[in-house]
Amino acid sequence: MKLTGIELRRIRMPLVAPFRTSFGTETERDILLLRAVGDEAAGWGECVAMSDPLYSSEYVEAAADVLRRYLVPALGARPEADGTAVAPALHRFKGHRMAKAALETAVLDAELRAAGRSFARELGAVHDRVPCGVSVGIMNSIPELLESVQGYIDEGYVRIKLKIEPGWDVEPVRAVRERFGDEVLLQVDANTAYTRADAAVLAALDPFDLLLIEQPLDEEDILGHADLARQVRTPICLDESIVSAKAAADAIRLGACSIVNIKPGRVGGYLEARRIHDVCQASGIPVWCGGMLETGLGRAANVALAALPGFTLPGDTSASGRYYRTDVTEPFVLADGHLPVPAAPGIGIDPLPEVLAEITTSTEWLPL
Ligand code: NPQ
Ligand code: MG
Repeated sequence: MKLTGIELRRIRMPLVAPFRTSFGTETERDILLLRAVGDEAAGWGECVAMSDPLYSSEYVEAAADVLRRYLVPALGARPEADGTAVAPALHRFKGHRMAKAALETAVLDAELRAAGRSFARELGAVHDRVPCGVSVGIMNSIPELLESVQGYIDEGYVRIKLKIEPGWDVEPVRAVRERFGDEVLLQVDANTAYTRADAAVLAALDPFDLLLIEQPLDEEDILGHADLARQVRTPICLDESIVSAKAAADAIRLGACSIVNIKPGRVGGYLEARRIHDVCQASGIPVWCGGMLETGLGRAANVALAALPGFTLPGDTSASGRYYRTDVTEPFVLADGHLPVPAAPGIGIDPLPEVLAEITTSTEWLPL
């Protein structure tokens, strides 16, 4: 199947509640969707870049710009819809992994839909549903946090992740442990908010039996994480630092992490995400699927990835309702703490046309 063009579409999605992390507070998302159009089928790719470069250096306007200026033209004229050919075609352009991931995903989805094969089967999924965790933002008070966590536990989430930062770490963790008990699977995510001088504060989390501490230090500070891992008992998990399978292999060999968060957008796509899964599995390192507040389109592909055998910890693959009152697809709904892995061709789900039209702020057609 030949590709005839790529559509860039921007959508605006209000969040059900503000989401505060150590890098800022989000109240709505401005999301870039890609549609790879071929002569037999079309596919979707959701770009996970935020509006501002706060989680990583990427941001949505830059992703749209690099796609239009460099990445889409690099596919060539009327290229074959071949997902495996996308990363090699884009390789000479540095960085911009979230933009590259969205393009590769759209092409893969188109290819798989035309071939009648599902994303899950293609990636090597071994489960038809995946257990789900939830990421809980920084709150204004401990009572507010406890009420929020209670709600998620009532919904059935099997793992709670608390966002932390200096001044909001030991006390919220202690309060959640005291209120909900030792059985709750609990972990924390600092999004790089600490420094090498903060080892004592992070070690003060040791008594609370957390599954992991996610990305306490700077993205580039692999050595700092390796040193920190020797000073705390809680396993260190890397997120922002793991930008490729090579970065994962290096971090593991240096002892910088004993668990890895895999986000396809951060690493340039689902095919590189699968290579990270394979590297970690070969090293006995558990992995879990991260989340970037995806719509149902990105969520569907994430759930397929999370069904691979090495994903032995619950992911941030929350239900649609965690972030959005109205999702762009039929909503993903939690059942017994799990989400179903889509089995239909490609990512296995489509946008609802009326919703998509309603939330679209612009479209742009890039012919091939
Ligand atoms: C993380 N995600 O694991 C990220 C951080 C994050 C679910 O905690 C808009 C877009 C807002 C992406 C806020 C979760 C975001 C975002 C937080 C990603 O580090
Ligand atoms: Mg994280």
